[in-house]
Amino acid sequence: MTRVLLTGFEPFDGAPVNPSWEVARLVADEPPEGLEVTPVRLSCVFGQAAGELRAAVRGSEPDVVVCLGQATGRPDISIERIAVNIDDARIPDNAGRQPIDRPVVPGGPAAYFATLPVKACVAAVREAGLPSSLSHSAGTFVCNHVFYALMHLLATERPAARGGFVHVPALPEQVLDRAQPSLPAATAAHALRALLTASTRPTDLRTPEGTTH
Ligand code: PCA
Repeated sequence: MTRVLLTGFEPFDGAPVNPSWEVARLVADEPPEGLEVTPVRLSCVFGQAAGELRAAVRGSEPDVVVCLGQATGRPDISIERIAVNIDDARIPDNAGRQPIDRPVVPGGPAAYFATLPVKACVAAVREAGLPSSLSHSAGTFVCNHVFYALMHLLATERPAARGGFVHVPALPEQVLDRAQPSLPAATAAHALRALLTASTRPTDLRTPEGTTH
């Protein structure tokens, strides 16, 4: 059995729900074959979320860690490739904190790459019948903060474990009158099951998923 830690976030920015947590719960309730999935809900608070994640990783000793977050406006399952060492919040977090231009880890490397086979994950979601792309920025809010904290933790404490971050679109009920893309939680959970299965592949694919801008 491969042990997977799958995190989602509490709602933020005044929303009543966060699809990332809804999806994590659904996947943990019906995990893909061969995987044992532990769901953890993180606070949307700088510092606190990273502490909760560290405690969960140390407590469950996972082989794979995938953190999920909501990306309103994104149309697909977007798999993040790179976490940067910067907190630069456009809006306050759930504790009213709004760090500007501060490192996630003082003295840490500028960036970490996800250690999931990210292109194989993109391909797996597409094979499951859902749109997916590789993303080269997780932003500079709490999602990137958690992603960077995860990769720093794995690099320093659990180098054999794989980790990465996936942004999911808004739920339909969050954008009823906003002309924005959305995906139901059950559909995103179906995509995530395929992604998690691919995350255990020994090597990544070498497909062109780069961007020109
Ligand atoms: N999305 C935010 C933080 C929590 C979430 O679900 C982000 O993309 O940073």
